Amino acid sequence: GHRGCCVWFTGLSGSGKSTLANALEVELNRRGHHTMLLDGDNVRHGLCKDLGMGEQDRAENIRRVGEVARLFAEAGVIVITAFISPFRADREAARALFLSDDFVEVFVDTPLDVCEERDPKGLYQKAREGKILDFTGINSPYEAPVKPEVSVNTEIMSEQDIIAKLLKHL
Ligand code: GGZ
Repeated sequence: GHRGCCVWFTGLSGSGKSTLANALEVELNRRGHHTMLLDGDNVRHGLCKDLGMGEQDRAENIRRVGEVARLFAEAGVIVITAFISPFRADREAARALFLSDDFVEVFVDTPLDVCEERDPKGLYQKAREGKILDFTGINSPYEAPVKPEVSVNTEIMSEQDIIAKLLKHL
Protein backbone atom coordinates (compact mmCIF):
# COMPACT_ATOMS: atom_id res chain seq x y z
CA GLY A 1 0.00 0.00 0.00
CA HIS A 2 0.94 3.64 0.25
CA ARG A 3 3.69 4.90 2.47
CA GLY A 4 2.63 7.25 5.24
CA CYS A 5 4.27 10.51 6.15
CA CYS A 6 4.25 13.19 8.82
CA VAL A 7 3.17 16.80 8.43
CA TRP A 8 4.65 18.53 11.47
CA PHE A 9 3.14 21.91 12.35
CA THR A 10 5.13 24.15 14.70
CA GLY A 11 4.39 27.64 15.94
CA LEU A 12 3.32 29.71 18.91
CA SER A 13 0.12 29.23 20.90
CA GLY A 14 -2.61 30.96 18.91
CA SER A 15 -0.59 30.90 15.67
CA GLY A 16 -3.24 28.81 13.90
CA LYS A 17 -1.62 25.35 13.95
CA SER A 18 -4.74 23.47 15.03
CA THR A 19 -7.04 25.28 12.62
CA LEU A 20 -4.73 24.57 9.68
CA ALA A 21 -4.07 20.98 10.78
CA ASN A 22 -7.82 20.33 10.95
CA ALA A 23 -8.45 21.95 7.56
CA LEU A 24 -5.65 19.90 6.00
CA GLU A 25 -7.06 16.72 7.50
CA VAL A 26 -10.54 17.45 6.10
CA GLU A 27 -9.11 18.03 2.63
CA LEU A 28 -6.94 14.87 2.72
CA ASN A 29 -9.91 12.80 3.91
CA ARG A 30 -12.02 14.27 1.09
CA ARG A 31 -9.38 12.93 -1.29
CA GLY A 32 -9.60 9.47 0.26
CA HIS A 33 -6.46 9.51 2.43
CA HIS A 34 -6.28 7.99 5.88
CA THR A 35 -5.02 10.53 8.39
CA MET A 36 -4.28 10.83 12.10
CA LEU A 37 -4.24 14.22 13.77
CA LEU A 38 -2.15 14.40 16.91
CA ASP A 39 -2.52 17.53 19.06
CA GLY A 40 -2.57 18.59 22.66
CA ASP A 41 -6.24 17.69 22.95
CA ASN A 42 -5.75 13.99 22.24
CA VAL A 43 -2.18 13.55 23.48
CA ARG A 44 -1.69 15.70 26.58
CA HIS A 45 -4.81 14.25 28.25
CA GLY A 46 -3.73 10.65 27.68
CA LEU A 47 -0.34 9.45 26.45
CA CYS A 48 1.40 12.51 27.89
CA LYS A 49 -0.77 13.42 30.86
CA ASP A 50 2.19 12.93 33.19
CA LEU A 51 4.05 15.79 31.47
CA GLY A 52 4.06 19.53 32.18
CA MET A 53 5.40 22.53 30.28
CA GLY A 54 9.01 22.66 31.48
CA GLU A 55 11.77 22.18 28.93
CA GLN A 56 12.41 18.51 29.79
CA ASP A 57 8.72 17.63 29.75
CA ARG A 58 8.17 19.39 26.43
CA ALA A 59 11.10 17.43 25.01
CA GLU A 60 9.56 14.17 26.23
CA ASN A 61 6.13 15.21 24.89
CA ILE A 62 7.61 15.80 21.44
CA ARG A 63 9.68 12.60 21.59
CA ARG A 64 6.56 10.52 22.25
CA VAL A 65 4.58 12.35 19.56
CA GLY A 66 7.36 11.66 17.07
CA GLU A 67 7.45 7.96 17.91
CA VAL A 68 3.66 7.62 17.67
CA ALA A 69 3.73 9.51 14.38
CA ARG A 70 6.28 7.07 13.02
CA LEU A 71 4.18 4.06 14.04
CA PHE A 72 1.12 5.44 12.26
CA ALA A 73 3.16 6.42 9.22
CA GLU A 74 4.56 2.88 9.03
CA ALA A 75 0.96 1.70 8.81
CA GLY A 76 0.45 3.96 5.80
CA VAL A 77 -1.29 6.84 7.53
CA ILE A 78 -0.69 10.54 6.87
CA VAL A 79 0.05 11.85 10.35
CA ILE A 80 -0.57 15.53 11.09
CA THR A 81 0.87 16.91 14.32
CA ALA A 82 0.04 20.28 15.88
CA PHE A 83 2.26 21.06 18.86
CA ILE A 84 4.15 24.24 19.68
CA SER A 85 7.29 22.06 19.66
CA PRO A 86 9.41 25.10 20.56
CA PHE A 87 12.82 23.45 20.63
CA ARG A 88 14.74 22.89 17.41
CA ALA A 89 16.60 19.85 18.74
CA ASP A 90 13.33 18.11 19.64
CA ARG A 91 11.87 18.75 16.19
CA GLU A 92 15.07 17.51 14.54
CA ALA A 93 14.91 14.33 16.63
CA ALA A 94 11.36 13.74 15.38
CA ARG A 95 12.46 14.44 11.80
CA ALA A 96 15.28 11.88 12.16
CA LEU A 97 12.69 9.11 12.64
CA PHE A 98 11.53 9.56 9.01
CA LEU A 99 12.95 9.33 5.53
CA SER A 100 13.65 12.89 4.41
CA ASP A 101 10.75 12.97 1.92
CA ASP A 102 8.35 11.70 4.57
CA PHE A 103 8.68 14.57 7.06
CA VAL A 104 7.23 17.95 6.20
CA GLU A 105 7.91 20.66 8.76
CA VAL A 106 5.37 23.48 8.54
CA PHE A 107 6.28 26.69 10.33
CA VAL A 108 3.13 28.62 11.20
CA ASP A 109 4.95 31.94 11.29
CA THR A 110 2.39 34.16 12.98
CA PRO A 111 4.12 36.96 14.91
CA LEU A 112 3.92 36.95 18.70
CA ASP A 113 2.02 40.24 18.84
CA VAL A 114 -0.69 38.80 16.58
CA CYS A 115 -0.97 35.60 18.65
CA GLU A 116 -1.11 37.68 21.80
CA GLU A 117 -3.80 39.91 20.29
CA ARG A 118 -5.89 36.83 19.43
CA ASP A 119 -5.35 35.22 22.86
CA PRO A 120 -8.35 32.85 22.43
CA LYS A 121 -7.88 31.22 25.83
CA GLY A 122 -6.58 34.23 27.77
CA LEU A 123 -3.29 32.41 28.34
CA TYR A 124 -1.03 35.24 27.13
CA GLN A 125 -2.71 37.61 29.54
CA LYS A 126 -2.19 35.13 32.37
CA ALA A 127 1.47 34.76 31.36
CA ARG A 128 1.90 38.58 31.32
CA GLU A 129 0.37 38.70 34.80
CA GLY A 130 2.91 36.13 35.97
CA LYS A 131 0.26 33.47 36.52
CA ILE A 132 1.89 31.10 34.01
CA LEU A 133 5.63 30.88 34.54
CA ASP A 134 6.84 29.10 31.41
CA PHE A 135 4.60 30.35 28.62
CA THR A 136 6.08 30.09 25.13
CA GLY A 137 6.97 33.49 23.67
CA ILE A 138 6.58 35.30 27.00
CA ASN A 139 8.83 33.57 29.49
CA SER A 140 9.83 30.40 27.66
CA PRO A 141 11.67 30.37 24.32
CA TYR A 142 10.40 29.53 20.84
CA GLU A 143 13.17 28.50 18.45
CA ALA A 144 11.92 29.21 14.93
CA PRO A 145 12.72 26.60 12.26
CA VAL A 146 15.76 27.39 10.13
CA LYS A 147 14.78 25.47 6.99
CA PRO A 148 11.16 24.35 7.24
CA GLU A 149 9.73 22.63 4.17
CA VAL A 150 6.84 25.08 4.29
CA SER A 151 6.42 28.42 6.02
CA VAL A 152 3.00 30.04 6.23
CA ASN A 153 1.88 33.45 7.37
CA THR A 154 -1.72 33.43 8.57
CA GLU A 155 -1.93 37.23 8.46
CA ILE A 156 -1.21 37.44 4.74
CA MET A 157 -2.57 34.19 3.31
CA SER A 158 -6.11 32.82 3.45
CA GLU A 159 -6.68 29.38 4.95
CA GLN A 160 -7.62 28.13 1.47
CA ASP A 161 -4.33 29.37 -0.03
CA ILE A 162 -2.32 27.86 2.80
CA ILE A 163 -3.98 24.45 2.40
CA ALA A 164 -3.29 24.58 -1.36
CA LYS A 165 0.37 25.39 -0.64
CA LEU A 166 0.61 22.46 1.78
CA LEU A 167 -0.98 20.00 -0.63
CA LYS A 168 1.70 20.83 -3.23
CA HIS A 169 4.32 19.43 -0.83
CA LEU A 170 2.55 16.12 -0.18
C1 GGZ B 1 2.62 27.30 26.03
C2 GGZ B 1 0.75 26.39 27.01
C3 GGZ B 1 1.35 26.50 28.25
C4 GGZ B 1 2.65 27.05 28.33
C5 GGZ B 1 -0.61 25.58 28.54
N1 GGZ B 1 3.26 27.43 27.20
O1 GGZ B 1 -2.80 27.38 22.28
P1 GGZ B 1 -3.19 26.23 23.10
O2 GGZ B 1 -2.92 26.52 24.62
O3 GGZ B 1 -4.51 25.61 22.90
O4 GGZ B 1 -2.08 25.18 22.94
C6 GGZ B 1 -1.02 25.37 23.87
C7 GGZ B 1 -0.76 24.03 24.48
C8 GGZ B 1 0.74 23.75 24.34
O5 GGZ B 1 0.93 22.38 24.40
P2 GGZ B 1 1.93 21.65 23.39
O6 GGZ B 1 1.85 20.21 23.73
O7 GGZ B 1 1.63 22.07 22.01
O8 GGZ B 1 3.35 22.26 23.81
S1 GGZ B 1 4.80 21.67 23.49
O9 GGZ B 1 4.85 21.37 22.07
O10 GGZ B 1 5.73 22.76 23.86
O11 GGZ B 1 5.02 20.47 24.32
C9 GGZ B 1 -1.57 26.27 24.98
C10 GGZ B 1 -1.49 25.43 26.24
O12 GGZ B 1 -1.11 24.10 25.83
N2 GGZ B 1 -0.47 25.83 27.20
N3 GGZ B 1 0.50 25.99 29.20
N4 GGZ B 1 3.27 27.18 29.51
N5 GGZ B 1 1.37 26.80 25.88
